[in-house]
Amino acid sequence: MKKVLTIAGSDSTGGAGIEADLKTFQEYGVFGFASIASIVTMDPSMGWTHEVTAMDTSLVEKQLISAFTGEPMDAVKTGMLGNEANIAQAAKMIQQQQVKQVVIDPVIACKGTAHILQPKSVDALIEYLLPLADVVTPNLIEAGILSGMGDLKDLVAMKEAAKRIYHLGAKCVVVKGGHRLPGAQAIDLVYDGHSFTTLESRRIDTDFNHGAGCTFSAAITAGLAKGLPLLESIRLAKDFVVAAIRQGVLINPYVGHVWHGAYNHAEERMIPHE
Ligand code: PXL
Repeated sequence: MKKVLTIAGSDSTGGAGIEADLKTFQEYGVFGFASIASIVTMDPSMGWTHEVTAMDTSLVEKQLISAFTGEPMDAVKTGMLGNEANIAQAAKMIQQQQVKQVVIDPVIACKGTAHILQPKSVDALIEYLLPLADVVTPNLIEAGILSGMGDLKDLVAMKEAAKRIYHLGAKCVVVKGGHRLPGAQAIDLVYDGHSFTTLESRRIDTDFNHGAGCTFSAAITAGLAKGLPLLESIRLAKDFVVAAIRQGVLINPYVGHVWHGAYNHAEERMIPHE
């Protein structure tokens, strides 16, 4: 059984963060471990604004020590780490444990809110985590911030941003164009330092896509843990998340989530016999 660890934030509504990662790992048939680095809460009395509370770094460290005890992890993914100290702690542990496959989802901006990670934490992501990344998966906004290019409006700008992020130390950059790039296609761009590959799918007209970014990165991580070649794990992850978005679920009056079980029709499992 392959072992996969997520070091990320918790989203108690079950769409994004640790919850998305673990659900995705289960769908891929790998054994999911989790260390909670932050907790994201949403306030319905304030139009569903998000608040990020970072966990104590000492508690993150204790979770990581627990998770890493035993056979080595086959892959590790990071998500919303909350602050600089947690970013440094995650990086330290990943280095110490010599993890084989490292996927960094550089969560800087929470969709639909003004919450942006503090600039110091962005610097820490660049300093500590990007050099460890086998794959980094910024969305369009995050790629604009990490590359220092600001607004990325088209594929040409995405390519330049991917090159700049590659030069920060990540071995492969996947820029998620997603719904933010204008046009009929949802385009993701992969750059491995040699060539560009674009992955295109028809844009899905839906607002029920909370958790799509986390799910995509978690799926890449699980694919790599299972031994899939890099591009194949990215392509499969795209199919997995497209299915999850197509079957998105309205969770409450404010938000609709991707359905992590869509690709494998998980809703048909464990049906009681009459
Ligand atoms: O999608 C970014 C994100 C990542 N991690 C957690 C989140 C969110 C957005 O809400 O809650 C825990």
